[in-house]
Amino acid sequence: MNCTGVNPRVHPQWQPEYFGEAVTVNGKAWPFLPVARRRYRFRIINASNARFFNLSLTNGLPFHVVGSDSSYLPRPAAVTHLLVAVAEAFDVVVDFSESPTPEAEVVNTAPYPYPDGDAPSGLSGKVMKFVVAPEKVWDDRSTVPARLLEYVEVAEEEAAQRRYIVMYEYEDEATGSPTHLYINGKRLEDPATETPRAGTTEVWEVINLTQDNHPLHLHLATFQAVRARGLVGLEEFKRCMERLNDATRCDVGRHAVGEEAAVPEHERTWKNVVKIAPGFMTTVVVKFLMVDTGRTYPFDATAEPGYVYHCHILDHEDNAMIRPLKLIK
Ligand SMILES: [Cu+2]
Repeated sequence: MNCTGVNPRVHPQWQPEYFGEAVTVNGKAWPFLPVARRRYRFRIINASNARFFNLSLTNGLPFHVVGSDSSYLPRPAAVTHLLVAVAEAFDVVVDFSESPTPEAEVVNTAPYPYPDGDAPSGLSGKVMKFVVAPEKVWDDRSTVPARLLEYVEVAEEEAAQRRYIVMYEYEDEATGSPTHLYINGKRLEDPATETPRAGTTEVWEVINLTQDNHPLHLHLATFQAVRARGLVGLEEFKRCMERLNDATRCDVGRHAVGEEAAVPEHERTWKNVVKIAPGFMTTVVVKFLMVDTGRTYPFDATAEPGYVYHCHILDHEDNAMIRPLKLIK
């Protein structure tokens, strides 16, 4: 990459998002995979820099989602479209015995940047292809269990802390292009303000004042979105937040009363990455403990140097949508 950044006075190369032209799967551009008429389990992770994928199969077969990130779902959820943010992962089963066609392309319809950017081109709209064997020769006795795994309950009401986590983007006054992004108006180098007690549950109200969806990623902890509410009077709220950087003093309770966006069934489990929609306040329950047993960590999570949390769009994380996360005893 020898191209010039959008604000060379600020940084010679940085761009708010870099989008490549070719889609690669397991290191190959637009590959194909021959499949038999049986079930296959695929583990899908979006390893792109900044691109979201909204995946579907051109023969209409659903993805039976059985897990996401580090956890199973309580029960499988069938979807025809799977929106995968940067670093987000889904564990899916596809049953090719039901394929009505000899071929099925995996296509992508997610605008870039997500959600209000350009539609994908002929190149970035195609991901890969399955070539389905014509005859059913495989005796497929596999099943997708109706019930999978249960973890500790969300238990929002047990939260020891409620925090506001605010996402800002800053622009060059002359050119209008983005110069950097901060969480809570703070640099990575500023002292930790998120200091949860190991073994506890917290509620993070994540407020996105930018134009883009940001895939929030916490190191160590697992978390899930329980609801997202549109911010009413967004411009007024933004102006106040730019001045005071304080959600309580800017009367967030009066603004976070817009339409509620439901969290899809296949994202209702303990995750490492949660999509934070622009113009919404997303309520996220965070567990600083082992979600399979409910116990605290089997090691000293308060040891130096601690952890971080950040947006997983790499260009955002690098400039500098990232903050320390320091657990205490
Ligand atoms: Cu971001």
